[in-house]
Amino acid sequence: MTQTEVYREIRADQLLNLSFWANIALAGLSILLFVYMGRTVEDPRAQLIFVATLMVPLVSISSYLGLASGLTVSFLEMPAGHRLAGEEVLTMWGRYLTWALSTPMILLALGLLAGSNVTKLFTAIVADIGMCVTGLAAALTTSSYALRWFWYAVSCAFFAVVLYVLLVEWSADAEAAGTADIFDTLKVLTVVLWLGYPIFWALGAEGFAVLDVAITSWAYSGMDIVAKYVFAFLLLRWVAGNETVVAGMASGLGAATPGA
Ligand code: RET
Repeated sequence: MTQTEVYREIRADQLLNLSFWANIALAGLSILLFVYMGRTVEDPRAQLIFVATLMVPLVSISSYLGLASGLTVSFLEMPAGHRLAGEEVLTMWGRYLTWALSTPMILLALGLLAGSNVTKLFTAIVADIGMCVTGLAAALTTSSYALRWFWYAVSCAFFAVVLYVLLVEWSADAEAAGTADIFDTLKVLTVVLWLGYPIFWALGAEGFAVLDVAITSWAYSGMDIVAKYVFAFLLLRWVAGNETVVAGMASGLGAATPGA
């Protein structure tokens, strides 16, 4: 199928198309709001949290533009064993690709807030990129149904590393840094929502195919909205209001109070 044909198919599915454009509009508004919220922030660490968080809606616009234009969407023939074996299934593989760019930004902001050292930050971000790229591989593998799930399992292993850093390492760091309150709120939001992604992957057309493509796409779009915009808003509002706490935070990244 050519890109124009894919584009026509997407436009014909109004519900699907709307889910893309709703996210593009929301991302645009968020950028304006976040720039406004950060206009007086001066501490470099607080600024870095703002910059990382601002990248999320910027990547999001690119991501959804890729989907809406048909550039990062393909019709793939599912292998034997899959519920829709032999059928051409619409696969929004651009999502997995762009998550590899947006989710590291979310983790960078969270790690900075927790007062992470470089090792933990590196571990979480690299594992996260691994999760997204192997998730992409799972979605694009059409040779074998079993191997799709093999990729899925590898992606889940990377995800486990991310969860470990968030739930164990950074939770303890945030306690020491005095940012535990806001960190815990954002951690719960992140862990609960992020767990939804592999669940919808498994239930959607990519996995067991018990859910319709448009329903799965709306589920991802809905989770994206909370995981990105609600998350970013809560984080940035706190950082803007508590810049001195962020500025005075001791951390292995190079602290304002060395040796603390
Ligand atoms: C996949 C499928 C393979 C197994 C796992 C997955 C996890 C994806 C996650 C995505 C989070 C995305 C976010 C995007 C916001 O911009 C790739 C679905 C574990 C956790 C938060």
